[in-house]
Amino acid sequence: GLEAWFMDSSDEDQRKPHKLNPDQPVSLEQLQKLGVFYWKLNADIYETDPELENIRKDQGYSYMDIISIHKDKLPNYEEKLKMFFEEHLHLDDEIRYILDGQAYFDVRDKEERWIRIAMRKGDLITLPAGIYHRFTLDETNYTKAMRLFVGEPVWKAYNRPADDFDIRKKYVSSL
Ligand code: KMT
Ligand code: NI
Repeated sequence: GLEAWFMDSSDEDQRKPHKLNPDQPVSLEQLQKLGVFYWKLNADIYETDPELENIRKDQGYSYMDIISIHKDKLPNYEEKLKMFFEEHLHLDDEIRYILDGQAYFDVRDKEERWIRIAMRKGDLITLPAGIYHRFTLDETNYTKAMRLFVGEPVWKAYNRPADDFDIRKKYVSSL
């Protein structure tokens, strides 16, 4: 399944893995306690995949689009990557399905430690509304992801500190 670990605190290149020494892995169960959920799918058949269809129906993911994150494909690439890596939250769940390439999602745990989640082709993840998180490409510098949303998408990100939002308080009290 998914690989995740607690991060070191070095300011080195964000695209590097930033594992602790010795490595401190994080299990799917630990992620679930933070409200992070995961499915593994066959990304080669995403256009016709009945498993994806079922998830979308069950979860109400009515909206979807596809974003390619690569310097030649994404307008304002540098600026967007900088924004994605700012610690932020959203008022809704963030749902991403990696169709190609790979990337990292970092989420804060209960004790404010950063957990790095390695997302590879076929990984679908949901980050709960109100969780502090950020996103970066890894050293391969490319991913293609499906963005899913319940209803009309709202992409607005609130950079930390955003502790006074009801959704943040609700999230914190769910832990
Ligand atoms: C976000 O809000 O963190 C993002 O949209 C990340 C980039 S989408 C793969
Ligand atoms: Ni986000």
